[in-house]
Amino acid sequence: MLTEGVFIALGSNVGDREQNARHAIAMLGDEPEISIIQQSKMIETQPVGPIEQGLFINVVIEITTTLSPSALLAICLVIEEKLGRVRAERWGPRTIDLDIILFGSKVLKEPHLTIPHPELLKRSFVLCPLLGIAPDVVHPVFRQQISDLSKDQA
Ligand code: A4P
Ligand code: MG
Repeated sequence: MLTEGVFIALGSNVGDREQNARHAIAMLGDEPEISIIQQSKMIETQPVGPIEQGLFINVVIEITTTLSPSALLAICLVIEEKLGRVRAERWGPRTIDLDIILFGSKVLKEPHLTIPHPELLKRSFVLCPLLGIAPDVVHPVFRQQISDLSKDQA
């Protein structure tokens, strides 16, 4: 089944950060069951979280896909690995991190996959690029547009 309104957030703070993001997006686009619909601007952001680390490049893309959420996650993990990500510490520096933030109207709470991404509304490095490309997308838990929900965060 084709699912629309699927959004992936990418973050990189190691190496050539823009190139890492571009590569990951190209690799997603090369997948036969994924079509890239749009891409936000790439933004440079201060690291969020308990670890001292370099600035990030963050970007959000919209795709359509015939994959299931778990099959999409598996592809994201393979791309992270191909681009040389080493999982040293949670939250730590990464060549590329791919998070599925929304998957149409799906709500999932599985051991390895939570959708919508639980931190989505708290993280301006995801929210700002998402607002730039899809302000009217509806959050399936809160049933409100992202643009309205983001006002509550301000
Ligand atoms: N997982 C569960 N739900 C999802 C989902 N919706 N999308 C699981 C993707 N993965 C999901 O992730 C651990 C596991 O989460 C995955 O194997 C998958 O089964 P990980 O990428 O190995 O670990 P992580 O990224 O170190 O942990 P986490 O909690 O995902 O960290 P975050 O939340 O990604 O935070 N500051 C700025 N400015 N920009 C950033 O991009 N990123 C982080 C990392 C911290 N600070 C940042 C940024
Ligand atoms: Mg992650």
